[in-house]
Amino acid sequence: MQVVYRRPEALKDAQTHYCPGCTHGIIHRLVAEVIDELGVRERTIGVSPVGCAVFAYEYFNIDGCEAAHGRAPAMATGVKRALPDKIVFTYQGDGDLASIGTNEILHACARGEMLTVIFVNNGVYGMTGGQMAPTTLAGQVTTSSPFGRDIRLQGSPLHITEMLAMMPGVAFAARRSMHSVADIRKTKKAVEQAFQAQIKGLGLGIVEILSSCPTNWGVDPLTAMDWIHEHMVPVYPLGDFKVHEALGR
Ligand SMILES: Cc1ncc(C[n+]2csc(CCOP(=O)(O)OP(=O)(O)O)c2C)c(N)n1
Ligand code: SF4
Repeated sequence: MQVVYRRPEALKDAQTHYCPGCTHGIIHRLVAEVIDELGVRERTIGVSPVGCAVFAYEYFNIDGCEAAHGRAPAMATGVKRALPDKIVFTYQGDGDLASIGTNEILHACARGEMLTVIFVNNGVYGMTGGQMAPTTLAGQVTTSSPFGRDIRLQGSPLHITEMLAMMPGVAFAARRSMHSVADIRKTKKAVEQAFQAQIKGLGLGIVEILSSCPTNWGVDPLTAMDWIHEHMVPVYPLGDFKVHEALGR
């Protein structure tokens, strides 16, 4: 019989708590596949956030630890400096990375820490009920912006990855999306490059991934995919913002 699906070794045989149609679970799988393919599972340490991915350490079959909200880059810095042979990554939502922990990621990039950052942008604070995040689109209705985000009052959406790409300590910075199979495959390639930046000692690698939150967007899972494509991608263009020449395309 032909095997069409096999769980990556870097994923535990665990049922996740994610909502139906949430792409956090697929992103976990991509990260796990990359860890397997790079042959680094035995020496990888993941740092979990305090968003919907709070239990990521329960799902990855690797060593892991849990950081306070936004503090994953600081914790990962300590782990990597103490254990430089380990491969260390953070997994963070936009509320975590682009709001409470903006300073943490900025300074980790300024220092050029040898880390991989998986930055999941679903435009809202998913876990706590869908409040406005720095990445919420102009006009977007959330539980804390019931009349739509007004950029005169609440500012414009933050383009974190473009900003971080400017920093010399960053070796790889890209944005991808989960709204189609083709895009999911491109996301995996970028995740791999973000790990390679660390493995090759080039600098920090970050991938921003446009992800769904059907529960808090109030749409069904399929509509959520269209929503990413129609509303998020025009505001958050996909592509590479920095690729160190030693990484190749
Ligand atoms: C220091 C701190 N501040 C606030 C919270 C409450 N909190 C938990 S999850 C969360 C939002 C998470 O949103 P995001 O990072 O976008 O991830 P998502 O749930 O959307 O995947 C907040 C504000 C917390 N746990 N710790
Ligand atoms: S609340 Fe949103 S981000 Fe969190 S698990 Fe559900 S769909 Fe995913």
